[in-house]
Amino acid sequence: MALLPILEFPDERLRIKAKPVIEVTDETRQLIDDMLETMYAAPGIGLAATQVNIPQRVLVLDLSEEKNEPLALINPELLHREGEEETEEGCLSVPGVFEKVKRAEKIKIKALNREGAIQEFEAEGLLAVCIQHEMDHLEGKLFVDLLSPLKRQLARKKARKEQRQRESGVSSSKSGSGP
Ligand code: K1U
Ligand code: ZN
Repeated sequence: MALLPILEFPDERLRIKAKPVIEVTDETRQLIDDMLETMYAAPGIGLAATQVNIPQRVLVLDLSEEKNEPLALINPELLHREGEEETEEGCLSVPGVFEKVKRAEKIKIKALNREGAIQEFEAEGLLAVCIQHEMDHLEGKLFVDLLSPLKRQLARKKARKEQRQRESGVSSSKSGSGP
């Protein structure tokens, strides 16, 4: 397994639309394992292949406390969406920025699993939010795109500041995107 470098906003490679996986192979499974290792190490609860500079339609998630319930979705499709809820989101590609975003409350998803079998399921709560966030990554979209222009500008400044602080070895705590 390998830790993969995570691209950070405003890197243009985060804007590439990912291509479908034609066949699920050992190479796909290796990518999934590397993405899970990278997500757990970050730490995060989701990761899209776009974020590790692999423009393929693959995402991983694990919302469990013990980090022992990994989920891989290949070529995910949104079959149904209903309701709306606002949840605070973060993103490993926009470090240090946490903002409330409105998304569908309940969704129905179809995707391939790591064996290449079709899976169809419904999701709500944080799982639904996280799947929608990761599917946006596969379209080249970031959660900051859903914010007002002012909040997006503040998020950009905050992300830059976080990057400078990490490069100079200063750590920071979770906060909103404000200065
Ligand atoms: O896509 C990503 O960058 C991962 C992102 C997923 C996400 C989180 C919250 C709402 C929507 C999508 C993260 O994992 S950010 C980090 C995070 O939320 C977290 C980290 C450690 C423990 C618990 C949560
Ligand atoms: Zn993200």
